[in-house]
Amino acid sequence: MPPTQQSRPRTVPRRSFLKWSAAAGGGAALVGAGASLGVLPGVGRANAATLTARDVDKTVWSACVVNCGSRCPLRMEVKDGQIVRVLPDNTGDDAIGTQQIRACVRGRSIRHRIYNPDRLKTPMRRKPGTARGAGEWEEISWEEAFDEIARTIERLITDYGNESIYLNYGTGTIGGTIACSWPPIATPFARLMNCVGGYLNHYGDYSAANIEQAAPFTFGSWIGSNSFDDAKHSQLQVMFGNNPHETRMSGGGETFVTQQTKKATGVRTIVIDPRYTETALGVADEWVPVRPGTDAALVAGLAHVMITEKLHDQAFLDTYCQGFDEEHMPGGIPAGHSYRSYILGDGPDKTPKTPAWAASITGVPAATITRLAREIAGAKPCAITQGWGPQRSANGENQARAIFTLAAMTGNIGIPGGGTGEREGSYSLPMANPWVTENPVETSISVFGWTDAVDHGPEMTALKDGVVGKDKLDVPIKMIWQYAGNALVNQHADINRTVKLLEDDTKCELIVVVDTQMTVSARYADIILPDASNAEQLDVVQQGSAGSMGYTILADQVIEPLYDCKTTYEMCTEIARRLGVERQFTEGKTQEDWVRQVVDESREAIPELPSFEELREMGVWKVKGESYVGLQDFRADPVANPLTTPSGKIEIFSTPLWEMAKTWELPEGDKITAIPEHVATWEGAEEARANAAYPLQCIGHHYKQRTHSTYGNVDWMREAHPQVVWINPVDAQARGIANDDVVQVFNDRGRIQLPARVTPRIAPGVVSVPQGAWYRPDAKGVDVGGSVNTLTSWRPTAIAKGNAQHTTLVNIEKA
Ligand SMILES: Nc1nc2c(c(=O)[nH]1)N[C@H]1C(S)=C(S)[C@@H](COP(=O)(O)OP(=O)(O)OC[C@H]3O[C@@H](n4cnc5c(=O)[nH]c(N)nc54)[C@H](O)[C@@H]3O)O[C@H]1N2
Ligand SMILES: Nc1nc2c(c(=O)[nH]1)N[C@H]1C(S)=C(S)[C@@H](COP(=O)(O)OP(=O)(O)OC[C@H]3O[C@@H](n4cnc5c(=O)[nH]c(N)nc54)[C@H](O)[C@@H]3O)O[C@H]1N2
Ligand code: SF4
Ligand SMILES: [Mo]
Repeated sequence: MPPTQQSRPRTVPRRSFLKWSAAAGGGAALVGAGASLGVLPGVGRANAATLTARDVDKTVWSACVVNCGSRCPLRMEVKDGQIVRVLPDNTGDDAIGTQQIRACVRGRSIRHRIYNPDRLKTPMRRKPGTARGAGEWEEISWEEAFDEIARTIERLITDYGNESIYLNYGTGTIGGTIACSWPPIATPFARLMNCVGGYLNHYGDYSAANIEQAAPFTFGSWIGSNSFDDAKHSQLQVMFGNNPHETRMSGGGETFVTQQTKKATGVRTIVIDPRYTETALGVADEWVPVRPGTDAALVAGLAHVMITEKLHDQAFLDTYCQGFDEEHMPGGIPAGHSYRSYILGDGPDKTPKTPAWAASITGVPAATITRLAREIAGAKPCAITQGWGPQRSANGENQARAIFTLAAMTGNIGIPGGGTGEREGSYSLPMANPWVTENPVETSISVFGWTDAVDHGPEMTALKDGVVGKDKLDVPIKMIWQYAGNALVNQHADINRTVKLLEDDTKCELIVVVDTQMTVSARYADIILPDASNAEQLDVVQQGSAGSMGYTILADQVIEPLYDCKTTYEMCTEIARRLGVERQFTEGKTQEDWVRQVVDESREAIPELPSFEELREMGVWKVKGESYVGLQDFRADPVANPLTTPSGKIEIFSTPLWEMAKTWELPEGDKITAIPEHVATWEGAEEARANAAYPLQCIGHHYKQRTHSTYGNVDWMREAHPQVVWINPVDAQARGIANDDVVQVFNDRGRIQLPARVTPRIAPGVVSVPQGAWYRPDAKGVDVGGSVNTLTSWRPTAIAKGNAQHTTLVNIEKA
């Protein structure tokens, strides 16, 4: 049995603190959202009735491979060459570790995505002489498309070098192996570019950029918290901004695992979130509404109670941690900089972080903070986890580190029933990936920094912008590959500003979008390449979060590529031929050869894994793995198993951060702190209460209608889960807004229009616009699609230079 893996980052963050300390001195008219559906094969009552008799030619195993954290097998029934019905997994049972991987409502509606009227049918080029984004297209042949792309790549490499070519973030097919869209290095386009000298890389991701960079400062690397099934050993489970019932919706994943664990053990569960989430609804005993971006202040308030009442685990802190108190600080640091000093008011700010202090920032009553502190400290053990909501904010790195510190103060790290304070870990199979090659270019930018690199690349430096691998960028981005991603426009921040940047084609000279749908990003392409969907090709699927279960899916080709679509393997092969590197790209193999090789090589690490032929027959293969307990070895013997932090311990005080605070060039208002202090940031909770124009904090939770923007143009999903802005009755009444009223949410960056959901399920002073809706500006520039990124900011976080898309101030009015 392969060893239990930590969950998450499929790539280790490119930039470890070690590297850091060295650097530091050491449409077509608007389509999509409003489009009406054409006729789908097999849709309609008569057909449904007929089909109950299974009047189909064959049933083929496929999968849903989008980036929702899960990956679900799907059985697709085919009649006359068309998919007429989609069925979920029918293997396994209802026990944790062997559970059925039941697809959520999105996967079950995948047919409406495959046969969507927005489906791209043929290669297209922006009409010569028209502005980028104007939506005027001409159909071109594949030959023309390949020729033009290859010629431009050659020219840009000659004129600017390989660092001018960027693979933008895109996670639409993240579950694939050959047709995989992220991380960039695992994609066919990286493999192609690596044959001709490489491309500008990015580190981090829009998911967890800030916590991924924060975790190494505390733990040396990403560890992951205990898997959710391990909460059977807990007395209490505390989830900070973690909503698995909506963000891990597969029946194979965390929704099922948390529900079953709760059912079997009744483990008391507290959800700390600005919203009363689906998870709160499903498993919580208590909901603690908190203002966005204030978890570090809440943790400080909890710590004050624990320290003054001596409820914290001093023995654990003495043995395993650096920087909790003045007795355990690294050399050369002046007095008063420990976490304890910060909490008690003995540090530079001379402010005790009392429950009353924390209450004024977080909105959580002081009495609640005191009660929670006693309960969390008294529960032995206690499972503390965080989702990625808290870290997707301007002070996200400190938010994340504060929650790790709470896990440390209560001595819960490294034991069954406890946890590290990170996101839950999950077992996963160590599948091989012989398809991946190396990028000769070592320069890399933060995933969120590409708009700056298009605009003023050569001004970006290591100490100011987090450029890695070089002191500064030499060239701007001149070409963007956007494969299975909508981060070119819709999923990046400040859409109106992004669009303006992209409209200037003297900056980025070539944008190629490879998608299956006419998306918001595709509108800003120069060349659009219509991809075959994953139902139209063979691939092997890497598993998603599933608690203690491991699995893999052999997703077969169900139907022929629709229209004039091609697979990315074919596209890259053709472009490689024109660049003189076809042999290097394909190694003489077909896509099926590669898939077979992945399976064959995976059997070396996983001997029980069935053969390619067997997998093809069975579709999905599952194995019962082990529960995950993060840092168990370190807990058992911290001397024999030190962490990779400078001290080998859990660093509540981080020396690399102490150095960076002195050397990095930060804009006014940004702050790097060696201990996880609460930082009042731009557009944060404090500013909201001082800002008369924009007094509401706006977050954008991940929503069940869509996976980001994917499935956002599916009729069934739009009907079942409409796009609405959540607002508390107090804030609604003050503005004369009733439930279902159409409202506008706005700030200086933009204005969106959508119906209001007036509900006490969200804290006063906070609104939430579910992220991922398709940007659709009307004639006046009002985004009637309701994309939260019309409102969000390009401004990155201080350390990770990551996205802070949950930090946004707005106001609301009736439309
Ligand atoms: N304001 C705000 N913004 C956010 C977030 C937030 O919380 N708030 N979340 C961020 C996060 S965590 C993430 S991961 C990103 C996600 O951002 P993206 O990775 O851009 O995710 P999607 O919007 O789902 O875009 C995936 C694209 O892949 C396409 N696609 C699907 N299947 C196929 C296929 O078979 N072939 C091809 N070629 N294309 C396909 C879809 O049509 C879609 O256009 O968004 C980020 N943006
Ligand atoms: N249905 C669905 N599932 C998805 C996705 C999707 O788009 N749709 N996207 C997938 C992807 S790529 C990712 S990265 C994950 C994202 O997973 P997360 O990042 O965990 O999801 P979010 O909804 O952004 O945030 C989780 C919760 O944090 C809360 N929150 C926001 N700010 C704060 C804060 O400052 N403090 C606290 N305590 N809570 C806060 C939000 O209200 C939300 O309920 O989800 C994945 N799953
Ligand atoms: S969206 Fe996620 S949970 Fe839903 S079917 Fe697809 S992979 Fe499964
Ligand atoms: Mo994500």
